Amino acid sequence: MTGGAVTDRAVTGEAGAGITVLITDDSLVIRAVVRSHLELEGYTVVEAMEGLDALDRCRQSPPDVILLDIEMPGLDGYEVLAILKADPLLRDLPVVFLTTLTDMKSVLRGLRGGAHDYLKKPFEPAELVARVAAAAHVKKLQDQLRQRNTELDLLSRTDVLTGLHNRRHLEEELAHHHSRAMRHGDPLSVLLLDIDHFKRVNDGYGHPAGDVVLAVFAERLRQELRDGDVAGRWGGEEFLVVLPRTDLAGALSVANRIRRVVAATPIVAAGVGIAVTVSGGCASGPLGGSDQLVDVADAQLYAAKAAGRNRIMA
Ligand code: GH3
Ligand code: MG
Ligand code: MG
Ligand code: MG
Ligand code: MG
Repeated sequence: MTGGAVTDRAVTGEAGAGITVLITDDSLVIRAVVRSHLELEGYTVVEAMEGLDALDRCRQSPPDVILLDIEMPGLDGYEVLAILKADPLLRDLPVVFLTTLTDMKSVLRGLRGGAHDYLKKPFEPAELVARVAAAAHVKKLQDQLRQRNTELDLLSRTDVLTGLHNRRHLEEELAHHHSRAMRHGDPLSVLLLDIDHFKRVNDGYGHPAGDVVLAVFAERLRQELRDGDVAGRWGGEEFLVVLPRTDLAGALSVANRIRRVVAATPIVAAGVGIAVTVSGGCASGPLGGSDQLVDVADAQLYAAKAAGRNRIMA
């Protein structure tokens, strides 16, 4: 095949699409040359002529890759790198040094300081582009990993059927609000709700209909709560609500509102309207510990069931 360079040029212009490179160098000529090579590959290039300016730009709108000179007036490149590495929001940005300091001591100082790569001036344009691409690739993988972790984190805290918090997360939230309440001397209430005769729903309409009832119940519950309230699925058809800064009277009124809303409108599942009621137990504290609060609510729930269901006890 002939005309390799032409072929290369034909496939360029795409590699850098959507990738922003910050070139930090006190030399206008270097900035201009680097810019032209990278723009040819489709990169978006922003420039800083000194370290503080580069840091400002990173904080305002982080680039994907930072090309960094070492010898500059003001902060030198090593100092800029150290500041980036000390900032939790910026420490993962890949830094590629681009410098006339070619001795091994300088190279090692840069790499040991956390630089992704180290390029010496004068540079070969194709090599510069390839190393920037490699740095951008690492950045992309890091972003994907972070995104995935965020999703996993959310999943690990969420009950799949209802979208409410799961038990593990509820326990964490409860412990958190309990210690807060103790510290501030605020009241804290919990509400344990259990759907009445839920087994009959499953038996009468099928398990999938039971699942729909749980999901709709959860939605109604969510709508009756305030922003700071924490609701989750405690077990099968049992739900726990944590009500920060709420005393027993407040908790009872929330609980009865939920109870009435649930009883007022049958839940449509499997093509029929299913009458659903809920019983609840309330407890207020903070008592000795968050477990104790739940135990009291559970005992009250038991009492509400024994007293005939569709009621709240405290
Ligand atoms: P009570 O009024 O005393 O609470 O009676 P109940 O029938 O609601 O209580 P019981 O504990 O006897 O039955 C709860 C049922 O909830 C049994 C269980 O199979 C069902 N269940 C638990 N988790 C799920 C779920 O995720 N989906 C469905 N469809 N059913 C569930
Ligand atoms: Mg310089
Ligand atoms: Mg039940
Ligand atoms: Mg139950
Ligand atoms: Mg129980």
